[in-house]
Order: sequence, then C-alpha cells, then structure tokens
Amino acid sequence: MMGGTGVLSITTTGTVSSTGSIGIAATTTLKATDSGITVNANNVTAISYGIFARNGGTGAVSITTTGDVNSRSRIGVYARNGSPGSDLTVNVNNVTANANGIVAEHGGSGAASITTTGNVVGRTDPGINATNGSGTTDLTIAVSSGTVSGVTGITAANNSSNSGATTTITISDGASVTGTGGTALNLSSTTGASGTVNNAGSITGNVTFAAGDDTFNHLKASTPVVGGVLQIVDGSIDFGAGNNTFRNRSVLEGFAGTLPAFMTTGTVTFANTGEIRLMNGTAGDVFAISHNFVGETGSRLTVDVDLPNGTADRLQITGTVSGTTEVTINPLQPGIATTNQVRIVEVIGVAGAAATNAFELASGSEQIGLFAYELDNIDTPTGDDFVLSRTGLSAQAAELPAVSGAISETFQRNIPRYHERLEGRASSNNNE
Ligand SMILES: [Ca+2]
Ligand SMILES: [Ca+2]
Repeated sequence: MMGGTGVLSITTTGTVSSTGSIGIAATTTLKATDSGITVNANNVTAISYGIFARNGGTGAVSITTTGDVNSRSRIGVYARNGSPGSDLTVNVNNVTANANGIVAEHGGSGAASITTTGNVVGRTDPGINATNGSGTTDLTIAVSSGTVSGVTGITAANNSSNSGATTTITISDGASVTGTGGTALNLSSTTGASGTVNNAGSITGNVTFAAGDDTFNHLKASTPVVGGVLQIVDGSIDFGAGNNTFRNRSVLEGFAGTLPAFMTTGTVTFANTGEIRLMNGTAGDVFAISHNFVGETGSRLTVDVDLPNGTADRLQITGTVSGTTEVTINPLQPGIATTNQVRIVEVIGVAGAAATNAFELASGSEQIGLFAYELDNIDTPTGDDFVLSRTGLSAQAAELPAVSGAISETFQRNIPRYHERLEGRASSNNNE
C-alpha cells in the first residue's frame, strides 16, 4: 500500500507464495492516489486471494498475470474499481481457485475488459464473475485460448445506465467455456444493455441473454448434428426479451437438422452471412427454421438435387424472408435429361410475400455440364416455393450439334405444370 499521488504499481516476475490470506494486495483510497493501480505478476499462490486490487481513487485498474495464480479457498484474481475510477482491465493466463477464478467489480466511468489465455477455473462459483455498474460503458470478455470453467462458466452483468453500453463475450477458435452447473454463459443487465456472444470455440452448457437486443454469432467451422438436432452449443440458447439475432457467419451443416429447438424465448431473427450446407451427396435433407430469415451479404445455401428422381435438399422457413441468398446446386444425376422440377426452399407465412430475388442461383449453378438451370419463385397459398428446373441446354451443350439435336426438344417451361401439382396437393390435403 502506498500514499501520495500517482499509480500504485506492483511488479513481480518470479513466484509469490503466501501462507497468509492474500498473495498480492493493492488498495487505494481517493485521498491516497489519483492514478489507479497496476499489477504485473507471474506466479502467485495464497489462501484467500491470489491478487486483491481495490481502487478507491481515480484512474484505471490494470492487472496482468503471465503464470499460474492459485487461491486455496476463495478468489484467484479480485479487481475492483470504485466510482471515481476509469477503466478496469484484467489479463490472465492460468487461474485456479476454490470459489471464483476472477471477480471484476467495475464501478468506474469507463470500460471493463477481461482477457484469458490459459485455464481459468472456479470450483464452487463462476469461473469469471464480472459486473459493470451504472456509470460504466462496455463489458468485454475474451477467452482467447484455453478454458474458462466454473459452476457457471462466465457471469457477465452490465448494469450501465449509458445508452449503447454492450456486453461482448468472444470465444476464439480452440478455446472453450464450460458451466459445470448447466449454464456456460449468463449475460444479464438491469438496464437493458445489449449482449453479443461470438463463438468460434466450444460452449458446454446453456447460454442465457437478458431483455435487451442480443446477438449470437456462430463462427465455428462446422456443427455436428446429434439426434437430428443441430448442436450450436452443447446446451440451449435463451435470448430472453428484445429483438434478438442468431447469425451464422460460418458453416451450418444442417443434415436432417432442425433449428428451432434451441431458441425458445423471445423474438429471434435468423441471419445468414455464411453457408447453410445441406450438400453432402444425398438428396432429401430438410433444414427447418421457425424464425424470420435474413440473407445478409455472403449468404449461401448449398443443396443436393436429384432431378431425375424428383428429390432435393430443402430449406424450410416459417416466417418472413428478406435479403438475398445464393443457392448452389449439386446435381446428383447430371447427365440425365428431365423436365422434373424440385422445391429447394419452402417459405411458410404470407402467400407470395417473399421477393423473387430472396433466393437466386449462384452463377456457377446456372449452367452445369450440358444443362442450364433456373430457380423460380412460385407463390403458394401459404407462402412461396423456390423451385429448380432445367430450362434447356447449357452454352457448352449448344456448341455440340449432336447433343443439341437429341435433347433440346425435351425442355419446355414447366411452371404451369408446377401450379397444377400444387393445386393437386392442396385439394388432396383438403380431402384428408
Ligand atoms: Ca434479449
Ligand atoms: Ca444433402
């Protein structure tokens, strides 16, 4: 502890091993210092607190540890910034504690940032427990590598009264968060701050958002299907109230997957700026989304199509559709001439409400081999179908007179026929 004015700065490079309650203690009052607390440490072991930092004055709190921090009974790293303070920053490597790995209580006027690169373990409490008070701004937690685990993996409460204050939790590729008690991430706010989770790693346990407008960005390279249900996280996502967004920014493999199961509360828009991949060499996969769908820049759908057999993978959306999604087709019997048509996308909502360009063939799928393809938007009694057909020969085939002569008569426009089939379907449903 230290009097006077300036930064209270503690630097240790070896191992601090305390048989007492606290390994490294740094506390200030408003009178004692005006410039905050900086701690740089390597290994620290203690009974109650590995590092205990409490700033009562102005300035920032900054704690960096590069080695192993251990607390036998309580908290590995405790950081508190009072209301005169500005920012709070914690960067740690490995932290093991009986209760919380990290507790950050930020009452200052700026942002809080916590970054972990090693394994942070809380045994009986959350691995990270971070709270922003009313005068603060953003709360950012980055699990850059390694693991954060606890009864709840991460508890992040942003109670900022500043409009626009956000909570962001980012889990990088290869990193993970585990909640041994069932909840991996708990984002809360008494003031409506919005929350964002960016997940390129793995999440074991549920994710719970608050009442603000929240976003879950799916950044994983692929997602397995277990028991016919997509595993976005190994648990469920509860978006709470507000206008919420699930955004696929990577690849969602949706073989026989259904997406609604994990979004049970609140208004959730499914935004796609990555790939919904049904293409796996087998036609007939159905991917069902029971939310409004937005095709954002880069939105792609890839499907297997077996036109001669009249089968295809299908994206089914119960809700509104906006934006544009490029559809790439994988023809399974590309050499057989057929006038069959197959439904690729089924939108269930308001008859004919989807825009014609909501789903468009990717440029590489307009002509494949000998044939040219077309994706038509057909109004249905309950929405829209996007239907694939062959329109004739490709430019490549047209250059081959023998092929052209043999096949060209096969193709006609078949939209009227599709309407007839649709009406037949409706009337047979009515007869049931
Ligand atoms: Ca929400
Ligand atoms: Ca498929």
